[in-house]
Amino acid sequence: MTVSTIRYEPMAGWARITLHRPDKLNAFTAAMHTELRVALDRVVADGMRALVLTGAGRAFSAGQDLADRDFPTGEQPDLGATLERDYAPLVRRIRALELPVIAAVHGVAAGAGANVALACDVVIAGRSARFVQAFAKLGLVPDAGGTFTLARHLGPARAMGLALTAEPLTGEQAAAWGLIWRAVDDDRVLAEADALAAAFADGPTRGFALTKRAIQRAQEQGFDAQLDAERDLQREAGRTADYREGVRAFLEKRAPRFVGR
Ligand code: LHQ
Repeated sequence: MTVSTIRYEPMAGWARITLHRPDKLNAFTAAMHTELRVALDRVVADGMRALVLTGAGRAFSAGQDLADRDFPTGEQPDLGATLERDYAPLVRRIRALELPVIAAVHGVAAGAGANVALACDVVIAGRSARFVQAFAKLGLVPDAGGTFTLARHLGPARAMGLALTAEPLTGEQAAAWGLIWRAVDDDRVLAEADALAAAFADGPTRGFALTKRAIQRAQEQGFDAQLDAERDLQREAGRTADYREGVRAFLEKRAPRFVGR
């Protein structure tokens, strides 16, 4: 599928979606959101078992395109409506997708661009990539799930510092702080993300989806409720073909051949 603001590339069992407005550092427009929704539908329809989200050119994304003709302007713009229409559904969708979603972040990830990346399950960034909570420079509140992700992953002190100062956080520092999975050499970001997606595509996809749900729930509920969730999710995982195959492969001393069910 070739569309104007994103690229969708089907690979062997996994897909890559590239935000593709390199001359505008892949800033999000309403049209890009529409095309992203179609691409994410396609990931599911194609039965993909992992997804890489990245940006074309020298950045991941500079966030909302402040010059987009569909961006609310005027004396009393309703930015909440933009979030409700575009960003909240996007980050909810990424979290709900029943497959691992990997963000490959190079260059700048600013504003909503940073927080869409951080909504992904696994974030791989270049050591010199920059996550910028640019909102403070505009008099805005971090959005696209950023207040949740930053506060939960980093605690209130670092979340508050990043949000109020809009200081860039490098990929190296983000990994050291536990905000992202891994920082790699700048020229290795996409190769590492692609390799991980290819490995995930051969993995126990159903088990991954249930694991994703378990880790997400742990951000929201207490220990006892989480034990109950683990029980329910493990019950489901234990009834998959991949669990049966995993045990069989172990006993037969061979690599498992997971089918994703
Ligand atoms: C851009 C943008 C951009 C348009 C670069 N828009 N054109 C708010 C409201 C409601 C709902 C949703 O969410 C949000 C949250 C947000 O995301 S608000 C936006 C947050 N992002 C920013 O404030 C970042 C603005 N951009 C920058 O500060 C710089 O561009 C950075 C520091 C990212 C990169 O700087 P440079 O490397 O010097 O590149 P540049 O500034 O020359 O940008 C290249 C081009 O991209 C340039 O266009 P031009 O036609 O002049 O070459 C920029 O105007 C354009 N661009 N970000 N967000």
